[in-house]
Amino acid sequence: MTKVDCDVVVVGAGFAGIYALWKAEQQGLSVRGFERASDVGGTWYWNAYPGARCDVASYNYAYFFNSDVVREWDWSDVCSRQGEIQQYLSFVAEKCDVTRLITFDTRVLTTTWSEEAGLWTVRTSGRETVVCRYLVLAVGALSEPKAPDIPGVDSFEGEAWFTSSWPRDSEVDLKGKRVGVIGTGSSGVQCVPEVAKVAREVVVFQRTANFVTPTLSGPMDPELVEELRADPEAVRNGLRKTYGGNQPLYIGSDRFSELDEEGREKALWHAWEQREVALAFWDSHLPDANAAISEFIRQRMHEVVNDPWTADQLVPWDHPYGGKRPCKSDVYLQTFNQPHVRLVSLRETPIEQIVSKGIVTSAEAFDLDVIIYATGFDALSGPVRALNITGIDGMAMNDQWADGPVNYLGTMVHGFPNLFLPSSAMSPSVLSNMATLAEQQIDFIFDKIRWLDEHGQARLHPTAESQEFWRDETLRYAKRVPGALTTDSWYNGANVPGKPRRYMVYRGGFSRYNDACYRELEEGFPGYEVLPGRAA
Ligand code: N01
Repeated sequence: MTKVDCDVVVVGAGFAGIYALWKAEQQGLSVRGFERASDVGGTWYWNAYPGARCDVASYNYAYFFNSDVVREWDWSDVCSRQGEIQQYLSFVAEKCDVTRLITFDTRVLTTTWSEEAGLWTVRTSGRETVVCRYLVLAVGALSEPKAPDIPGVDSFEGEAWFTSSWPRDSEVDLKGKRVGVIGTGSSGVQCVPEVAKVAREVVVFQRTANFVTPTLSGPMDPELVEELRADPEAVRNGLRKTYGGNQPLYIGSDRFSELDEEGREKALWHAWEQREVALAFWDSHLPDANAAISEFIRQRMHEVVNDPWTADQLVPWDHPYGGKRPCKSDVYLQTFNQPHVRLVSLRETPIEQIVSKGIVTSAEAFDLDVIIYATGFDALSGPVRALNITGIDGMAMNDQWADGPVNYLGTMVHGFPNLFLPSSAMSPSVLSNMATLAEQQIDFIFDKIRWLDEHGQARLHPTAESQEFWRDETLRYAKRVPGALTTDSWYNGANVPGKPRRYMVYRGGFSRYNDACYRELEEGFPGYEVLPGRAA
């Protein structure tokens, strides 16, 4: 009989991983954690580039499972910076006494299911082999950087840095240097203004313009903090009943369809001043409202940039608001008004190659001291694919996902029993509050484990039919979202050459998602195949 080393292995020590480790111990299970970084934090460990901060408000982007954590931690800003969020995660890991369970600086290389034993075998870069009953891959949605698909990347002789793995053990000194930044998603938008503060020259290479709206910032409202601290459990339950897993500080109360032109304009300006223009109307998600919001933002963006050509280029004319992940910044667009900052439109003059001295476009050669790649991630499915997972009958996850990821309720895959994938594809994931999602998914996962143990069952995995149903549901809701299927984005895999195009975010809303998960639990898992017996 195969010897079991522990009940649960948790891979990853970000929001979901830390909570999973705590939850396992609370449930009386033995557990081990593996983390490829040297510390906890996940996304908030790696993305330590200048300017990195969260654009979901910290009063919601936090744990609510532990009242002491809620009461003892003070956020310095409504939307906190990377360093503070990582410190918060360290604080929680210490408070919950889970750091001791984690083996750091260790990658999981392969994970293999044995149907005979009903167990997972995990092999690590530390040459360890660990056998467990349940495997929780809390590896995040945005943790597998996209390889830069540009010819000549290795020939550059200057410094090259990635926002997705910014060095933490040494200072990156950009003072007085000529810096090129490739990529204008959230990371590029946050990084460019900080780079411009110190660099001699900044050249931003933009392929697709993004929506950029003002960010929330400033100290936390003390009354709101008191409210959160009074009853964290109520906050937690309340968040799960919302559409996005958070409670926006402002949402327009009028419907776009019921307002006249003047009323719409007034609502847009009011929401703009509240820094929540995307929520200007109660029905902001409908196509006409979305079109008005998109146009309003385009105008606001255009008017803050002095040079007309640069302004034209920076405005996203080619997709509606929300088609790609919108960005937030109060200073990004204005940075292009500085004389040492220049925009290069790769739509007009594409990069031909990177050479030893810099970047060559179809029109010009740019000599640079530093290149910063803010080129994004193989999102959602990428981190799971990197783990070489083999399920029933030797089926490789990567084969099953050859045409794009499939799963049921965003957490389990047919043919891979007792394997759980929080934060991966087909959940509200990146279009919800990831902290709320981490708690919800880990709760649901450990509720499943408890149910199995209480019912004398050993393993479960979703049926192929449930998985197909969920894929169709995800598509059905995506079709309702303006631009979701027509815009090239990492939401649908279009950012990675050769990646199958499949919309990977469940847009039915957090509340509906939560209900669907817990309906399964209440009804004894009709969407799953449950197998008896318990591994030793
Ligand atoms: O990555 P991205 P990111 N040549 O994929 C360009 C979260 N996040 O790291 O759009 C030239 O959005 C690419 O161009 P295009 C957030 O969810 C959150 O910025 O493919 N350009 C794009 O402009 C976010 O959405 C926060 O045409 C190339 C950019 O690189 C997600 O992480 C902060 C290229 C990549 O943008 C990812 O954001 C930061 C090439 N070969 C991140 N390849 C906050 O909470 C790619 N690009 C605030």
